[in-house]
Amino acid sequence: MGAFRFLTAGESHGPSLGVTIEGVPAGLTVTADDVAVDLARRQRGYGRGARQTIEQDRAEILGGVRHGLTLGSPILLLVRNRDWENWTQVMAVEPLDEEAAGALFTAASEGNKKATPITRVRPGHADLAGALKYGFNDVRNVLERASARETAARVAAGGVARAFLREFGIETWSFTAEVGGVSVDPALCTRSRDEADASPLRCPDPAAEERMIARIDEARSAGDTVGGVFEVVVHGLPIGLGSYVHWDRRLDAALAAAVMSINIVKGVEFGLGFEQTRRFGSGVHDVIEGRTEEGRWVHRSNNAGGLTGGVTNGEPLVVRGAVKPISTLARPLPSADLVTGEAVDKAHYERSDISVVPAAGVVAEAMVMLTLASFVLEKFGGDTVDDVRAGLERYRARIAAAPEAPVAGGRRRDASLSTPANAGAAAPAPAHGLTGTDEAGSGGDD
Ligand code: EPS
Repeated sequence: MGAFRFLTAGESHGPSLGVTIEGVPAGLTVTADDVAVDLARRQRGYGRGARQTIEQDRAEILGGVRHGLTLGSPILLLVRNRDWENWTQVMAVEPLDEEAAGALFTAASEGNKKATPITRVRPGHADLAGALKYGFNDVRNVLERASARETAARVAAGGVARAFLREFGIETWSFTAEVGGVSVDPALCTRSRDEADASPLRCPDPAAEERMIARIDEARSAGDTVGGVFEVVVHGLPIGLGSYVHWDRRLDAALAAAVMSINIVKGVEFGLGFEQTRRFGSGVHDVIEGRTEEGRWVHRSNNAGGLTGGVTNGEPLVVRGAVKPISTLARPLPSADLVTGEAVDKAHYERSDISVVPAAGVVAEAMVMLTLASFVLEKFGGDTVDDVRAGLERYRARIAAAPEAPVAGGRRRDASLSTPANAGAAAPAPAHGLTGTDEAGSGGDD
């Protein structure tokens, strides 16, 4: 990933999660308290399981920051797993000595679930493909890393991206738009952003939220799980982030990949998304009303979700993600055994969440912010935050000003050439080969 890169490490029940973020300019204020805000938001949400009562995520900053300011060097963040205390043998990093291995063997023979190797793969999880791919006979080696616990590290990195983007007035948030087929009604979204953030499902529509909660309760009592849709909204982006000139410079493509990479996400759409396919063009495309005196371009609607041609267009960015129901079911589905290859009545179950749409929204905010930070840095460059600010301000001033009126042929000519006095003079041969105004003015090839 581009200029603002990050890599996470760590297993769900291992000692900790870690993330290294590279490319953060010097001079950015970053504190553990700032990063903690999003980590806490990710842990909340009606439908979360017992694990969240164990964890109280907080990132320690172990490198790249001095006296609260970034140094331009890689930033290293560590989020310790509190649950590790309960897994020190099963998830030991160092080889087990004879005694410890024997103790685990005995515990497993006595039916201790944690100690028992896992072979009954879960439908919908990375278990089967992951175990075959990496040559494991204990699926724990897969599920520990495929776990959504890893997203805590992404959210910690996202906290740094949030601090960076905030320097330039770029603000990101998200809300729960749908759970189990119950959607918010935009006309009934009466809660402010803070009120929505404080609500059980981080939902702006209180009536829809009640029905969403009922769906989660329904899933819980059936031993089942339920998915939904989150929406991420970003304000304050300059026009022109991303590019239409190459597939890998399109911001929509990068954002879709980033959001799609979240463990539970199965689809991504921008603005009206798939709904565009059901309407005529006149009911989809955002009429451009013009430039204000302050140099701001105004669209009549934002069906495109703030991106046209893979480039930001000055409207808020609107990204929605489809969250599948979690694949670990309290009433497990039938499956098969990795070793015997035979069908089994029930897949593996330890403990799980019922629904995580609000948490997935916070993770998506992080992925969106990390992607935007990368595009901002690529476009405006700079080793310090002030360098980036100067580049961005110069650019904002340029696009706020009216461009010079274009001239056919690309060059200003002596105005007298087209005056009536010269009407009889031979016209210079047009370089483009067009002869009439009809063709010259026939518009683009949209
Ligand atoms: C997860 C299973 C559960 C979730 C976990 C993701 O963990 P555990 O097996 O410890 O109960 O709680 O998510 C988190 C721990 C988290 O912080 O989001 C899974 O299998 O993906």
